[in-house]
Amino acid sequence: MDNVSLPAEMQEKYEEAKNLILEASSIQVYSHIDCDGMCAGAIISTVLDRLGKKHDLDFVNLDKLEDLSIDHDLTIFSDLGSGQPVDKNAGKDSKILILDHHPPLRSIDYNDDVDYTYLEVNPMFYGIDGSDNVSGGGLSYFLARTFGYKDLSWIGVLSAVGDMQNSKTGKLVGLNRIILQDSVDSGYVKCNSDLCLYGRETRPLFVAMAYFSDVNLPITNNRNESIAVLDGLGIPHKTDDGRQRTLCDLSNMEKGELFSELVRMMSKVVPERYVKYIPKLVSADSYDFLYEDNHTFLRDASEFSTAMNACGRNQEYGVACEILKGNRSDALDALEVVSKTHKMNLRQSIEKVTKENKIVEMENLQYFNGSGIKSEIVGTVAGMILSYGNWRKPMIGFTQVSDDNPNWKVSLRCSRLLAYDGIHFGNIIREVSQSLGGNGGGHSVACGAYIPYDKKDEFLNLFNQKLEGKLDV
Ligand SMILES: [Mn+2]
Repeated sequence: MDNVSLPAEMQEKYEEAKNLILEASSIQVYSHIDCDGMCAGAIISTVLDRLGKKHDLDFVNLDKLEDLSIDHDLTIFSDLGSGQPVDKNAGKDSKILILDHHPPLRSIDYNDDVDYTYLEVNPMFYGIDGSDNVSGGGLSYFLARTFGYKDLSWIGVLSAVGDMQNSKTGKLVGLNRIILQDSVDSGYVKCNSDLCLYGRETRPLFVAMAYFSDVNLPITNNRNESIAVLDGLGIPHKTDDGRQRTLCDLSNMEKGELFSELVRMMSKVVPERYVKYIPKLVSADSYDFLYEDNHTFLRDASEFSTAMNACGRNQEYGVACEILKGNRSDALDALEVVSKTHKMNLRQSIEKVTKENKIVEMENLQYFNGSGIKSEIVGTVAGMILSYGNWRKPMIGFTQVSDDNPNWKVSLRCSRLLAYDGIHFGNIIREVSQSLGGNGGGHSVACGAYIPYDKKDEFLNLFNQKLEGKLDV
């Protein structure tokens, strides 16, 4: 594939981590509540199972971290910890291991300043961008790899996709390539270049086309038009026995024709200088899990990650973990229920926003007040609402953090074209939210923040101002 390798200093830290684990008799693992965090937790838990190490695994929200007690032999934090005061309750005998890809609060030499064992593995210490080069699950996989468990690499691929690490280029890059290569070599994953339509295995093709949302097209939110486009290309949308075809049913020739048609449609509606980015929006690498059945949502990394996120957003961490660790009997039924509930919540939330005409357009952004929408899904909703608004501006959704916390959870989604243009909304949202006493961050095209409840208007005005002259479309 390509010539990427784990920096030697990082591998040394993993060797130290391995020793910490081998020496520990009781272990607590804390991991994050999203797809990436659950993948990270499942990988570490599998490693500990194989080593016969007793352990507890808990999935926690970031704001709970500083209150956690440190009372096991070894406490492992994965996909979180670098940005939080997790060692506040550490005592002299404490041993702490952090595997995180988020910006670190403490320096690489922090362990010299404390009188307990503190080992932090973070790619940012080595100039490696944690937002697209390696995920929390990926960092946990490198630990598994240190023990020789390369068969867990597929979970590292899933976590990277779940963390949207491929969102900018449509490919996995950096350390993620090592993980991908391991998963291909071990026969677990096949990487294909494919059309960038969500739902390759399970969604009828014309439905997938109608959800295409980087740019508003005649097919956007219009299933009839999508069928008409397929008819025009002579691509049957049903199989001979009457089943709706999905993207994975198409021949390469059919995919080629659909690719050209999508590029042609988009070229007609985007400004000239964006035309060169269009092929990247229409095609991207996809990842098949080869031992999963065809036409199931576990077969495609992107669909699998959606199911994991559905678990995370409905506090069904145990279900996700069982699935990841290979229990496909009971957990699969539970997952089915969680996914259905999740889809229904999304549909109801989207209807609420679109039917009540809640999208408000400002000069450089558009937003909706999503009060009542669960804060865990407001980002997903913002992404889906984008197709009902103006793709040339970012879509920002607001909702209350929770029933007993009236502050705002803010989520932003935008067309990838804006990121190709050099705008990094994750950095902008961090700056703006921090200046208002909140906090935030994330990717260039998908990010979020928490802000005080009386700062919503100020946030919008400041954000709008920051974008002045940047959205030249
Ligand atoms: Mn992560």
